[in-house]
Amino acid sequence: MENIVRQIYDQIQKAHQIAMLVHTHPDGDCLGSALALAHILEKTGKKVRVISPDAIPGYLQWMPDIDKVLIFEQTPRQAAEWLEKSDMIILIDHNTPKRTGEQLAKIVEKYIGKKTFALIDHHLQPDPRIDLQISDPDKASTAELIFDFLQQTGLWDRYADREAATLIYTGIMTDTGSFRFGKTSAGTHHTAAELIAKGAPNEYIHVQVYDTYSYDKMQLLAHALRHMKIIPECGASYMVLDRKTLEKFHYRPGDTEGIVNYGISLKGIAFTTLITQLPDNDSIKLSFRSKGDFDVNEFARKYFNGGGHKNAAGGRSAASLDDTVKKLEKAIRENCHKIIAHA
Ligand SMILES: [Mn+2]
Repeated sequence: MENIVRQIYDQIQKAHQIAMLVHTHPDGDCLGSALALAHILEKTGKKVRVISPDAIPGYLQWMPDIDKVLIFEQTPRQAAEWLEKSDMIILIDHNTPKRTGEQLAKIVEKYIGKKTFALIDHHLQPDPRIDLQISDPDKASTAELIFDFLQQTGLWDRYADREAATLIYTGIMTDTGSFRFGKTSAGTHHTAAELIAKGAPNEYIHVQVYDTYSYDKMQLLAHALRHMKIIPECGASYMVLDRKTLEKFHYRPGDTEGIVNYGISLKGIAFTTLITQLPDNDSIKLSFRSKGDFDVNEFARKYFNGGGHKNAAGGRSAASLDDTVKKLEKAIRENCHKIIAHA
């Protein structure tokens, strides 16, 4: 067993109650990872809850144990009480408590130095205030780190079941874009094979996640594609979904999921952005994707107060929608040569 795995497992064994946190706008990887670990730790007799800052998107509501997630936005007092009574807080698939949103982060940060904190994640630059870290940016998903953790501690051999396998498979599948993004490795496929052997219904999971569009969601995608802007000389594209459009198609959390990936599906395009003006939010959300070595984590940090991975990152803008688009176009021009080199 790796030393850090042993240290985190020791703390888990000592803890009576554990809170596991996922990031805002939760996705298949953070939820699959956190729920799988919670599922198995519950079998060992631990009191564990997964806390999400905000709502579970529709395409993940079929997941095992999803109804056990405490949603801070909906039941803030219950979530805060669980945190207060926990002796250990584990951050899953995010690198700092800040990724849990302003209000929840404020509560969590109070406990740094007072409760035991651990982090299991694959994003760059983990928060140095957290002592116990399993952080591996070379992994395609956090779910693979969770699998390795369970295997090294022997928990997988003792407690693995169909539910845990399904949850971990969902995390890997969604974060690797169905096993096609750059960091998908032989190890990723070995893990997937073990999960299917343990009962993960792989075809069912694909259908639940990808083939359950509502008519509105499909129309929203069509709108985004029809209005996609291309800057061919820089190998860049972008799409904008303003508040009015989202309202027209009765936006629900998760409806914009995956749209950004179409922006780099074009030949000759190595960088794309989806700008979303969420109805319930003042700031504007940006999602970035790239092919090859154009680093969108760096781009998101430099221009849009965000970050993530080399080929997938996110950011925010407090400016108006028009000014955000102008700022993006200017940033694309500044990076034109770097982007086109990978197109
Ligand atoms: Mn992830």
